[in-house]
Order: sequence, then C-alpha cells, then structure tokens
Amino acid sequence: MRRIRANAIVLLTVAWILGMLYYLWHDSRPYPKQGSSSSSSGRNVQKPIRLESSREDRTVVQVVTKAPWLDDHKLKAFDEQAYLARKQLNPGADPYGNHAFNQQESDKLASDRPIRDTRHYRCASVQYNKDFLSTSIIITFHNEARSTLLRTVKSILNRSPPSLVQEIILVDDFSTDPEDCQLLTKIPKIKCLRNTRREGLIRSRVKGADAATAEVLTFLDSHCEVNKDWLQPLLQRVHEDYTRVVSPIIDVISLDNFAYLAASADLRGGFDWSLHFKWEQMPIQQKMARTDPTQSIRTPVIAGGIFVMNKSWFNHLGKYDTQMDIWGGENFELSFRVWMCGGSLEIVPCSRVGHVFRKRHPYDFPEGNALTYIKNTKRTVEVWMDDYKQYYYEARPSALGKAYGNIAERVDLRRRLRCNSFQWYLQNVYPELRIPEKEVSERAVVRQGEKCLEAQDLHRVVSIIASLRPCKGLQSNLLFSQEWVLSGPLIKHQDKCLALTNFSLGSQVILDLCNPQDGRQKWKIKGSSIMQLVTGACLDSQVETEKDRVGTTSCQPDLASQQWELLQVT
Ligand SMILES: *[C@@H]1O[C@H](CO)[C@@H](O)[C@H](O)[C@H]1NC(C)=O
Ligand SMILES: *[C@@H]1O[C@H](CO)[C@@H](O)[C@H](O)[C@H]1NC(C)=O
Ligand SMILES: [Mn+2]
Repeated sequence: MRRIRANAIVLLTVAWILGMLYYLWHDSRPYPKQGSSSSSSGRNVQKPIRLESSREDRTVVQVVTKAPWLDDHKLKAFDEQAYLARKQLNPGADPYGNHAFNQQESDKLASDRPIRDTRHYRCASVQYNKDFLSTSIIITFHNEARSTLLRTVKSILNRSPPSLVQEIILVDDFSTDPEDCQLLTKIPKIKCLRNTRREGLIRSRVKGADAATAEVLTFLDSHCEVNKDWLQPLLQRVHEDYTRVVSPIIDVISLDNFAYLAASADLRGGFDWSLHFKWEQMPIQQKMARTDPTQSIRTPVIAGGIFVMNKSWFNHLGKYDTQMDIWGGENFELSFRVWMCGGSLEIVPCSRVGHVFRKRHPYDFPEGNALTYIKNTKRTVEVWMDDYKQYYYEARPSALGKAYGNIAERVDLRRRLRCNSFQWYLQNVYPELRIPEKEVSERAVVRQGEKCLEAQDLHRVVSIIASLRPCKGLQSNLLFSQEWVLSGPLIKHQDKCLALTNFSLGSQVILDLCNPQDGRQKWKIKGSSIMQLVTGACLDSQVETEKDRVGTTSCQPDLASQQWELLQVT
C-alpha cells in the first residue's frame, strides 16, 4: 500500500516536471537566441536588460494585412522582385560583409512579413485623436541593404493610417548606387533626395527636414520595422504640446536572424560623463508613481535614431549642429538643447519600432570613428555643458586638445534662445547623474624626526616597500620618492597606496596598487597618529624587525614611534 502511494507520488512529480519543461520549451520557442542576440551599435549599447523577459501581458502574433490603398494601381509600377534581385548577395560572400548584419537573412524575409505586436495589451484600447495633421517621415541612409530599406518603407505604409503619412523622404547620402533610392519613388508617397557627396546623418537629416511639407517631422533609421499603431501615440503627444520631442520604445531586430524581439518597457536614455549613451532603468520613484503602463516616460536623452518633432519647433531650436560629421553625439546635442531651451523629451511606450542594432559601423568615417565621435561630442560639451565640461574631459582625456571647429554660431544660438544652464538640466532633468567627487588631496611629506616615509623600488611590480629614510626636503621636484598624496582614506604615491599586508596586529606596511575598495589601504590622520581604519592600529616605526621598515601596532598616541608630522610640499 505504502509502496503504491510512493510510486504514485514519484509518477506525479515526474509528470509535473515534464509538463513544466514542455511549457518552458514551448514558451521560449518563438524567441530564438534572446540573450545572445543582444548587440550594440556604439551608442545604443544593448545589455540583456534591454529585452523584455516576462511575456505574459502581451498579445500574440500579429498578422498584418496590407492596407487596401496599397493595392492601388500606382504600386504596380514598382517591381519589387526586380528591385531586390539586382542586389542579391553573391554566393559564398560574407553575409555580414556589407552591412554588419546578416543580409542573407534579411533577403529571405518578405518585405511585409508579420511581426509580433509587442505593446502592453492596454495600449490597444487607448483612444487617439482622429484629426491629427500628417507627418513627413525622413529616412537617411548610406548603402543600406535593399531588402532592409524596402521593409522599413513598407512597414510604414502598411502599419500607419494613410492620412497621417504625408510623404516618406529618403535622403540618400551618396550611396554607391543611386537606384537604391530612385527606384523606390515608384511607390506612392516616396520621395528621394540624393547628396552629391557624403554628408553624414546630421546634414542629411537637415536636408530632409527642409524639404518636408508636413508640420511634424518623423525621423527614422533605414533598418527598422514599425509596429502596429506606432504613429498615433507619438503624434498625439506632439499634437498636445508642440515642445515635446517623442520617441517610441525601440525593439530589437536581431542582426543575426532578424527575429523581432520586444524591448523592456521601463527603460529611459541616460549617459555617463564620457557622453556614452546607455539605456537605464527609470528611477525608482518614477517607477512607483507610474500607475498606467501607457503613460509616457520622461527621458534625459534620446537614443537619437527615431523621434517625432514639430517642424517649426525643430527650426526654432536650431535644427541640428550641421558642423557635426557623419554620426554620433548629435543625440546629446539635440537632447540638451530641447530640455534646456524649453522643451521636453519622452518615450511613448505604446509606440514600438524595431531597429537592427549593430556591433560596428558598416561604413567608413573620413577621419576615423573615434575622432569623429570626439569632435561631435566636444562641440556638444563646449556649447552646452558650461563648467561641467571638466568632468567630460576627466572621463575622456583623449578629447583634450582635439580640434572641434568653430562653435560661435551655436553659442550664439544658445544665447538667443535664452536657454537654461547645464546645472538647471542636472537638477531638474537628470539628478541621477552623479557628479564626480572633487578629490580633496594634499601633497605632503610624512616625517618622523630626521626621517621621512619613502617609497622604494618603485620600478618593481610587486611588494614595493615603504621605509624610513633621511628627509630630502620639501621641494616637490627634489623629493619624488618622499612625496605622498593624501586622498580621502588613501595615502598615495603615484598609483601605489600605503597598505597593510594583512589584518593581523603588527602587520607590515607596504605599497600596493591603489584600490579605494580595499580595506587594507584605508587610513585616517588623527592628531599626530596615522590610524588604520579597519584594524584601528597605528602606523609605527618600531614594529618591524627589519631596520627602517614601518608597521602597525596598537595605538599609543604618546609613543614617539607613532608620532608623524605631515608637511606640505611646495
Ligand atoms: C507646431 O508648432 C507651432 C508653433 O511653433 C504651432 O503653431 C503648430 O500648430 C504646431 N503644429 C502641430 C501639428 O502641432
Ligand atoms: C601577516 O603578515 C605578516 C607580515 O607582515 C606575516 O608575518 C604574518 O604571517 C601574516 N599573517 C597571516 C595570517 O597571514
Ligand atoms: Mn541604426
């Protein structure tokens, strides 16, 4: 009897485990390689955090039917097969070679393939105005894969209410084959502008914006797929307040297999002092205050590739800094300008647009990738960051002394628009950006009688010794090995710090590579004693058996061997 019951329990357990396994397998099947497909495109660094992990609250596969007006006789003028066939990948060619994504996979997929509706289910019931003004969609590109470019364009035509799309302006930034762009103008609403030399993203966008006939501009990348009802929520926000500059949630299209993956819905744009863009969790208070998942998310910066902005507001705020080259940094310049000059930036979670994030740029920068990024960010920093620019130069010392052209016009723009200070921006928009602590450091000689603490064998990698030697004086250039920098709890000599060998009483004192996290390196000056913060013992010249070495022992402030004088170095 007991045996039977035990068997039954084992059987039930096994059945439950198999059931769970099937459930997990089944659930993960439609999203291949979720973790491994995360990638970056320099500024849009993709951490696994970017991808949505819980899928319960979402609707399932969306089957997109063509908008009836697309079957219009005009579309027949465009021969899709011929357009794509002429740019097939040569057999045996590296599918990543030309575009830094897998072109073969892109070519395989239909130009109007269905994708998942990745919005929160509550987005489907939000009501939008019916009487928006239409928008001009501006897509700049340089040698984009035809299948990818076409899918971008067709997703717009298929998934936007026709009355809202005034035109799609393709700005061909001097691609090798002018027909990549020209042939697409057979599709209704598509216009094509071509640069006669390589101008880069920034000047190309301004060219597109100047040509736009609608009151609202929508900037998009050339390797995107817009999702269901992506446009209405964006236009609604700009319609309510023209000073808003709004972005969708940018879903991830895998660069390897073009799977469409949902991005997490509670991220915003942030950065560090080197002006490196990153996605970050919105602050906890903001998260707690959100009761409605369809509400917009205020963001300190936008990723830059995809946003909607009122055209007269765009012009009023000075478009873009057209002296910036190719790519990079322009999203900071725009973001600081919008916030500081009276506008706001937000991410609208009910709008979803997929984007292929790449690991490298598939094209060349005339002056090199790093130099262009430095030039563009330097222009931003010099015009917009006031005295806070020092933190940028501390974080990116390679930017010091690099050329960045003339900024007089942009400085003048900032003055004309009477924009707020960068301090205002930090206080009101991005208080979470930590301002690096000013290092209060003093340079000093540590003296006991006629002897001074000295760093020896500086050129040895291991166990540099702290010893006592006859004092050499107080002039900085003279002493060198007797000069110490008191920096918070650290007592530094160049990149080495005074440290215990271990935490036992009587431990020898040596020099180790500085590490503020290392408890062995923390000291406190207490009167004329130098106390080890963790052990509470004091620096003592008589502990060690070896002559002239120092160690630590229980503090006795009136012991001569524990009394130290700190003399300022001149
Ligand atoms: C764009 O902004 C201007 C003011 O700069 C405003 O008059 C116009 O109505 C706005 N257009 C839209 C579509 O919001
Ligand atoms: C601590 O370091 C001293 C030398 O400073 C050494 O003699 C002693 O054995 C070490 N103790 C431990 C527990 O490692
Ligand atoms: Mn892109």
